[in-house]
Formats: sequence, C-alpha cells, structure tokens
Amino acid sequence: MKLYGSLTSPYVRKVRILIREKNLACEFVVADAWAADSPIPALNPLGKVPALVLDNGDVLFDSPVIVEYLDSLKTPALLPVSGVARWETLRWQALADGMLDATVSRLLELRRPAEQQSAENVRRQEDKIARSIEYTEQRLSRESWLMENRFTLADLVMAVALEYIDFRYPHNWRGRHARLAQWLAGVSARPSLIETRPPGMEKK
Ligand SMILES: N[C@@H](CCC(=O)N[C@@H](CS)C(=O)NCC(=O)O)C(=O)O
Repeated sequence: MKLYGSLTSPYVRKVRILIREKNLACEFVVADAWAADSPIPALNPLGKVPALVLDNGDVLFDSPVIVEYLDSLKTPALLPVSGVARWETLRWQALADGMLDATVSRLLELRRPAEQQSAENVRRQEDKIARSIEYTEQRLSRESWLMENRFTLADLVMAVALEYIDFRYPHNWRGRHARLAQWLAGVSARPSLIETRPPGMEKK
C-alpha cells in the first residue's frame, strides 16, 4: 500500500498516526495536492490528500474512509466495532474533521488579499472552533481517554485537531480549558504523534 499526502496536512496525519499505532506496512509518498504537476488528481478526482493506493491498484480517499479501511486490517480496532461506542467515536471524528475544516477555512480567508477578506467568515469559523473545544471539554470524563478507557480513534482525531489549531490558529484556549489541555498533553506524548508532527509545529 502507498499513502499519498503532504507532511503538513492534518487529514494525512490522522492516517499516518493510525498506521504507526497499528504497525501497518504502508509506504508514505510525499505529494503536494496544490502543485501543477501533482499526481493527486489522477488518484482522487477531488484533488485532495490523503489518497491510499491499495496493492490491487484501487484507490481510497477521504481520511475517514482510509482510516476505517486500515483499522479493519488488524486488531485491536481503534474504531470500536459496534454499539454506542462506535457511533460516539464516529461522532468524535466528525467533530474533529469539522474543526480541521473550520481552521483551514479561516486560514484560507486570512490568506486572501486584505481588502477581499471577510471578517464575518473568520469569526464564524472561530466560533465553530470555540464551541467544539467547549463541547469536547464538557464530555471529557475523568479517565485519560475519550472512549472505552483506552486509546481509540476518538483520542487520535481530537488530538490532531487541537494540535492543528495550535499550529494554524494559535490562541489561548488552554486558559479556559485546563482539563482538556491536560488531556491533550497526555495524548501528544505518544510516539505516533511525536513522529508525525509537521516541521515547524512545536509541542505546547
Ligand atoms: N475531507 C477530506 C479533506 C482533505 C483535504 O481537504 N485535504 C487538503 C490538504 S489539508 C487538500 O488536499 N487540499 C487540496 C484542495 O482542496 O485542492 C479528508 O478528510 O480526507
């Protein structure tokens, strides 16, 4: 298998962490989705990374699909296989992906020429991020993990989202969310997170 993606994409990082956690054999091919000669549009019509090329040549795309496929290859499952825990974990992934989408959208808005930027859109994305951080802290139990009293996909995706917010939208969310900050510090110390941190992303 070959995983195509950039070093900075948080969606790609989700997949790289899962590969590391499950010790799967998968080659990582660094590819820039934005480059004129990018190989990505030929793999994924949406032109986005990550894209996973399977051994039979078929290609999977969109990180939730790739994550679920890779997780199915080897136990223990990081995505609980059934019941309430499964739906709750998928909801954590939807929330984390939405936090990434909002952070990317805010960044792209701020990269437009100053006179074309929409302050309203920036605020709208920041509100989504703030509400999501609040939501997460409210649901944090006293355990070290979000689900099942063990490291699952829920912890993986939420840590990626919060570290990406620190990277692209640094602000003092820790001031009002000390418990969440403490939880993140624990997950962030895992080798899979340390080894996949993009250049320039310092650990808080
Ligand atoms: N929902 C997708 C989002 C992937 C995504 O937006 N990737 C970005 C990199 S961070 C990308 O490839 N953007 C190129 C583009 O939008 O043309 C997923 O989870 O895989």
